[in-house]
Amino acid sequence: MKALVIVDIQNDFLPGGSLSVPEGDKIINSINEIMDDYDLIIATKDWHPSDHISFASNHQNKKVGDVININKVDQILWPNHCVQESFGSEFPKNLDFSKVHKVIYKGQNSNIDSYSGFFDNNKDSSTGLSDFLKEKKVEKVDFVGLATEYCVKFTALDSVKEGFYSRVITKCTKGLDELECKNAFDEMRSEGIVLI
Ligand code: VGL
Ligand code: ZN
Repeated sequence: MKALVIVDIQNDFLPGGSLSVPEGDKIINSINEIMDDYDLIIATKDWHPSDHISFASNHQNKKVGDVININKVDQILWPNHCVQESFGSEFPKNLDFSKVHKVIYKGQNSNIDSYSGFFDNNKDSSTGLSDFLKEKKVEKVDFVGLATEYCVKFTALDSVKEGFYSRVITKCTKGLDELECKNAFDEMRSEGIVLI
């Protein structure tokens, strides 16, 4: 079984959104076009409560881009984004949601961020994605979505660790920063992720 995991294609990560990825909207049509090549399609949703620890607005004297350390985990502070039930958390209208079999929610715990679609950043809790893929006898997983150097990278890295043959379809991802994306691709490649 071959699965496609679509990472965080949500309004807040698209142009006009609160944490927009440049040209993030440009990959949606290509994602729609490849969906038919897969047995199973999963979409992740960043799904934060409004008091989430990753929002700069929830910390006194801190601004977007600052890094704080919580329980030995570095946390970058972001603008408020993907608040549960908000418009920004929704899939964009032009993503072909009819072909998505399952939605995996992440980042729901106020006290810890979750870039990966598998586990939160301190690996304490699982989203259920790994068990779901194993239950469905998936061996190969391809990743697309936003943002390359955050959620796509950490999701793909965890996928390899979980034993799946993992690929990232580079033309179907976009990132926030060009140099960080290059570093992210190098890291993914060195950890055994196939970049196509
Ligand atoms: C993401 C920053 C904060 C992502 C999510 O989807 O890459 N980045 N939350
Ligand atoms: Zn987030």
